[in-house]
Formats: sequence, structure tokens, C-alpha cells
Amino acid sequence: MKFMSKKFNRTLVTAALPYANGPVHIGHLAGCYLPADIYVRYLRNTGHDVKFICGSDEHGVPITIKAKNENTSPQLVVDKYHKIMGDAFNDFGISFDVYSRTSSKTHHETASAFFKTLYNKNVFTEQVTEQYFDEAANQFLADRYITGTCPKCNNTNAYGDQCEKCGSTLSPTDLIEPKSALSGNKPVLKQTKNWFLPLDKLQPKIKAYLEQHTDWKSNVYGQCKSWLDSGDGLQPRAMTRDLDWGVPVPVDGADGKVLYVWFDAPIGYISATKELLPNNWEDYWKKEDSRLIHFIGKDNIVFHCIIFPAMLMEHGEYVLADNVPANEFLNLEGNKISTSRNWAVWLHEYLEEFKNQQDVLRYTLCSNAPETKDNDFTWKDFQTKNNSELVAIFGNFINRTLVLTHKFYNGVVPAANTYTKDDLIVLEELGKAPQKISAAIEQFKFREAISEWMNVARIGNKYLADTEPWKLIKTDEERVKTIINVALQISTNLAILCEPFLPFTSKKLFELLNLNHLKWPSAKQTSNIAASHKINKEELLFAKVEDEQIQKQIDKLLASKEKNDSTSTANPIKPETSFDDFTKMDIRTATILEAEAVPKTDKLLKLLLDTGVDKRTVVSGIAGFYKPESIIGQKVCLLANLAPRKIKGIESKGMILMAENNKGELCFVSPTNLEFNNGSEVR
Ligand code: B3M
Ligand code: ZN
Repeated sequence: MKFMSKKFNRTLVTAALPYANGPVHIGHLAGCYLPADIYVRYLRNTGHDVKFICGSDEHGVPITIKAKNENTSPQLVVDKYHKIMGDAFNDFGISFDVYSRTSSKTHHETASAFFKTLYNKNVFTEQVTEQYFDEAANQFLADRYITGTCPKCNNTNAYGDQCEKCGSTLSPTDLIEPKSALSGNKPVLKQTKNWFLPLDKLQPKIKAYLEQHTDWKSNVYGQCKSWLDSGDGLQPRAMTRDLDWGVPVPVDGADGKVLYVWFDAPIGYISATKELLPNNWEDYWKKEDSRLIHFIGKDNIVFHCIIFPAMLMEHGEYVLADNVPANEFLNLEGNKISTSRNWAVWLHEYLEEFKNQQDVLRYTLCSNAPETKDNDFTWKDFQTKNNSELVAIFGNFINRTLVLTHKFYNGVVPAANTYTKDDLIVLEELGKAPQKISAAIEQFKFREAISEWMNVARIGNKYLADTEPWKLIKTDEERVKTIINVALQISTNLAILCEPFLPFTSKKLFELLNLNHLKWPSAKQTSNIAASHKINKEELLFAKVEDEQIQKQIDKLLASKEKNDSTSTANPIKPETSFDDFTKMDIRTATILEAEAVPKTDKLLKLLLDTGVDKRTVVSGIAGFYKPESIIGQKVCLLANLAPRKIKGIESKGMILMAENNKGELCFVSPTNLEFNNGSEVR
């Protein structure tokens, strides 16, 4: 029997715990947090018992590497980003019931006890294996501490746990030419003991579990299936690491070891539920009539569909996920979103720059969500969605309805007279909408759901355009009452039905209609606002997004691109040189005294330099970038003992140091401290 057909009395919705090593961007929102929020809000609207769980993932190598790069401690990194992420989610209307963190005491205790239970049940296999070790850093190189070439796609920047280019999950020993991310050194192999989850032995159980869920989204089910069916099937995976940041392994002989971040992080869902509901958290985790749903991005599928369920099965007390509606990736303006390349729209920046326009981004991301394949976010599309849909259809309809209600009836809802055939068609469509939207949401088809909702606004807008009450008022006052009543019924339903998607707008529209929040309409219910009810004065729900606003965002991205292009085209580092070889070079500070173009060339300038030791002539290929008169007095660095060369008949003694800027122009590498003496050695 399928889990779907069972009767559930409560639902626990989790959203992937984001690593607390950077802020949230639109890719995170579209992939996981927004669909999860829509789903939860919908369940609340329909009177379901639901809890929405999330928190920061504060362990793992992504955190310690960030700390190292920023020259700070892991604790300071997670404190900083836990706050930034939590605030941004909250301001964006992601309505978690709890936003916890895996550094909490409850979590450490819960994860520790969970490991202990599996350990006592002899679930783990204890294995001494050879792992990469960085001798200079005196550290084992787990996961992202090691990089190398991906054996599957030849990407030279693959991590020890994953290749971001082709998406393969890897082990450090799979990498070709492994390098320590700490020192860049070639690591050595060293023996160490770890505890492994024997996924190979558990494969039949996992397979049986997955086979109960052929109803899962095809991208999710397909990925799991290919894991199970791949060559050797599932492999044992170490659940402990030789690291010092994380939950200490709670057994004897495990000094200096912590739980694998992918062991402790999903237990974070349990810990956060405990924090939210200290007395009845078990109802959501241990009762058969409780349904568990994980919203995640596609890179987390294996952990949520295979490893975590395996842990829960072996523990024995917990329910397993009933569904894992993972999304694909969202790209940005045609390129993969990248934190390191700053190719992203950061949520906290959006919230600053588009004040009170959370719903515009929610609408755009939902209508264009990467549900079945990767999708692209463009600012142009954002503008169109706002201007041509939210403003021109929904906003326009609501505004006309409210304005006319005030103009003709002083803001009092008129009673409807007899409906015409056209009214009845519109009302019938309106009556079908809640069901259609529900069905789509329940199947995790949020794009379809939001487009069904916009269709209702479209119907309303067309209804007013067709009936033209602003003209008809002169000839048929009674008919206009019916039209405005119908338009107000549509408006009220729109307010109810948009709550999961556009919660800020829903709230505002309820205020304008002078109504308290209303429950999801039952089948065919079209009458939600009573005659004689007085509504409030109209206000615009959406403002146009102007070209300049969009251009500003595009310029911001182009600036990142320019920066990246200039760094990413950097040539690889040349082979090692010795200190002795370096000291053979005599680099001096000097000042340009005279400069003139070398006749019959367009690249060369003849310079006279004061080196502090002598005055000498140097020929330099910079005429394309500098006018001779503009560089008199310029401080430079000079390789002074370079063998003299004759260039165009002029003897050049030495070479001045130049570097290319991001426009490909040569610029002086010059001592910026003006007080240096000519002839000072650069070393
Ligand atoms: N922190 C991975 C991520 O942010 C990871 C998710 C944990 S969910 C338990 O992509
Ligand atoms: Zn790869």
C-alpha cells in the first residue's frame, strides 16, 4: 500500500538546513524555501496541523574553510550568518515555526544520543582505512579540505565529497591529483579509524522503501534509482570524521573525531522540533499518522532519500519521509549561480533595494520555479512579471473594483440582482479555482498553482473590461450593482487564494476589503463578502518596476562578471623557483625622468630613469597605454640587472614591471609610498 493513501493527522515539513557560511540567495529560495513555505501556508489555510522546521547547519568543512579564509573562528562565522539568514528568511515571509541551529545544546545531545543508539545496536562497522593527511597542517583532509580532478568529468576543482560540475558524489580517494585545500600540498595517506554506515548491507531495505514511493517527483525518484542500480550499488559511508569542529563522537577511542556533518545535520530537524515542542515533538516524529516532508535542492537528494532514511530505519523509532519534493537549480541570467564568483541575487540585498516588494520576488520565483528542470532567472523577466501580470492584471482589477465601489456606493458592497449567463460562467470558474489550486499544491506543482491563481485575476480583469460598469452606470444602475458585487467576490477569493504565494499582498488586500483573514474556500464557494459590508479606501498593491531599477541590478551583475573574467583568465602559476634564483634578480625603485616615443613604432617609449645608482635608458612597450608627457615623474619598479638589449637601435638597460588591468591595459607596478628613495631594493 502506498504511504500517500494512508490517513495522516499531522504533517512535519522540513526545509534543508542551510550552511551558515554565507547569506541566502534566490537559488536557495527557488529550490527549497519558497516552495516549502507555500506548501506550509496552504496547509495552515486549509486547517491542517502542520509544523515548519528549519535552522542553520553550523558544522562541516564549509564552515571551517570559511573561517580560515576570513581569518576568524568557526563560531564567529556561524554566529554571523545564522543571524543574517534568519533575519532574511523572516523578512521575506518564510514562515518557519522554528529556525534553530545545529550548534545548540539540544542538537548536540540529540545527535550524540542518536549515534549512541546506532552504535549500541551494532549498526556501524568500525574500519581502519587510509585517508589523506596534510603533514604541514597536521590534519586529515575530509570532504572539502581536499580538491583534485573529478574522475567522471575531469573538472580540476572537484571537492573530496562532491564535484560541483557534474554533480557526482565522491570520496577523497576518488580524486585524481589530490591537493590539500589547506596548504596546496600533495597529501599523504595515513591510517585512521572511523565508523561506517553499511549502506551496502542496508540496500535491500532502502530499495523496498523507495519502491513504496514511485509517486515521488520523477527527478527525485530517478536519481535515487540510479544510485541503487549503479554498478556496485550503495557503498558503506563513514559517519565520523577526523576534525575538531562538530559534534564529538560519543564513544571510547574517538578522541579528535566528530560526527560527519551529513550524519548530524538531518538530525537537526529532530532537535529543532524538540525545541519547538518540548512536550509533544514525538507526535510528529514517531506516530504512524504523522507525515514527514523534506523540501530540498537536488544536490541533497541522496542524503535525504537514502542516508537519512537508512539512519532512521536502523534507529527504529522514527517515521520516514513520505515525500522529498526536491527542485532542480535556478540559474541567473544564463549562468550558474555562484557564491564565490558573486554571481547571485542576495536576499538581504534584494530586501534592502526593493523595500516591501517581497511578493514580487516570490511571484517571479514561483512562476518560474525549477520544478522539473533547471531554470533561468532574469531581471527582465522579473520586471515583466511585475509590470504585465501583478500590476496590469491583478493590481489593475483590484484597483478598479475598489475605486468603483467607493465611487458608486461610498465603499459599501452592493447586493447582487439577478445573474446573467456571463456572470454565472464567471462565478462557476471562480468556484472551481480553489480546488484546482489545492490539487496543484498537493502535488508540489507550485508553478501550475500560481498560474491558476493568476487566471482568476485574469478572469476578473476581463469581466470588468467586457461589462464596462463605468459606462453602464449611466444606463443601467441595477446591473452595475451585480457586476460590482461579483467583482468584489472575485477580489475576496483572490485575497484568500494568494496567501500561500503572496502573503504580504494577501494581508494588505484583506485590510483594504476590511475583512479578517478567511479560510480556504470550500468547493464552489464564491460568496465571501456580504452585501452592506463597508470596505476601506483603495491603495495600489504593486508599483511598476522601472527600467532604471532593472539596469542597476544588471550593472551590478556585470561588474561581478568583469571582476571574475579578469581573475578567471589568469594564467596558471609557473613551475616553482628557488629563493636563490629570486635573489639573483635586482629589482629597484626608480623614477621616470624623461620619456619620448621611439620613431617609426607605435608601441615603444624610450625612458630615462633615475635608479638612485645611475641614470639609464630603458625601452618599454607601453606607448599604447601612456602618452610620454603623462608619465614624467612616475615611480616604477625596475629589473635593473637584466642583460642589456638593443631595441630599434637603442640600448635598453633593464625592464620596468607592469601588470595588466581587467581591460587588458598595462599599468605600472609602482611603489605607492612616495617617500621611498630611488634605488631601494624590492625583495
Ligand atoms: N547544509 C547542504 C546545503 O546547504 C546542507 C543541507 C543540510 S539539510 C539536513 O546545501
Ligand atoms: Zn565531475
